[in-house]
Amino acid sequence: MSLKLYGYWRSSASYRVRIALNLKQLDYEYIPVHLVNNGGEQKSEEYQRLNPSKLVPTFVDDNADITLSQSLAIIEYLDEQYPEHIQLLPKHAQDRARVRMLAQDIACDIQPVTNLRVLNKIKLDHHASDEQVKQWVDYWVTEGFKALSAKIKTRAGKFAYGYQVSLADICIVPQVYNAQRFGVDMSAFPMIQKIYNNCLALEAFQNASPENQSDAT
Ligand SMILES: N[C@@H](CCC(=O)N[C@@H](CS)C(=O)NCC(=O)O)C(=O)O
Repeated sequence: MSLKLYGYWRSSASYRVRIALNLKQLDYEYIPVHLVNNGGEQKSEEYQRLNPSKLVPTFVDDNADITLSQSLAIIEYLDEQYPEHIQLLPKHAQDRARVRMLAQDIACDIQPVTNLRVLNKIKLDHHASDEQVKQWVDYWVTEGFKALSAKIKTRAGKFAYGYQVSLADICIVPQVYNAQRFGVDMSAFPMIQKIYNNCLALEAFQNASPENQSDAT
């Protein structure tokens, strides 16, 4: 198959790309990279040749001879290279910028500080307990969701930006999944929860969910 996605079932960044591929109705080969087993397969020499960042996802498009990391770059590439079916970013510059802003609120300001390697580092270097790690995640997700809720208030419809699924929803759904996993109280964020529920009514989102991946345990 010409499209390949190296990912991990619970990785929110991999989850984003799976949603985008499904919305675009693109067939792809899913290659699991276990983030915990064997000391973390993302750190293997073989995987580092593909992605020196030691993170998933990595996406390969053999048709275009391109290997990409960074989920947002991958998704924007898919949107431009495969314009059929659905556009994940709006047509007009102002709308597009706002959707990117919402997506980056999650992908740049929430997810990186709650990533596995950050949590491992605070455990190792600062002896944080499991409870303290949970509090850390709760703090950053709550801060981020407060900001996001304020920003989506005026323009959210069925989805984060009006009535069309966009890159913003693609980032919101995996982040909510992750928040639930860490026990974040979502009752404070009804609009985000509603968007999550509306997205999960769509097959593209359901099929991308962690539990539906071949490497889910
Ligand atoms: N900015 C990157 C983030 C990638 C990332 O943080 N991936 C996580 C899983 S969601 C990972 O591979 N973590 C492995 C580790 O922390 O060792 C993207 O959007 O693709």
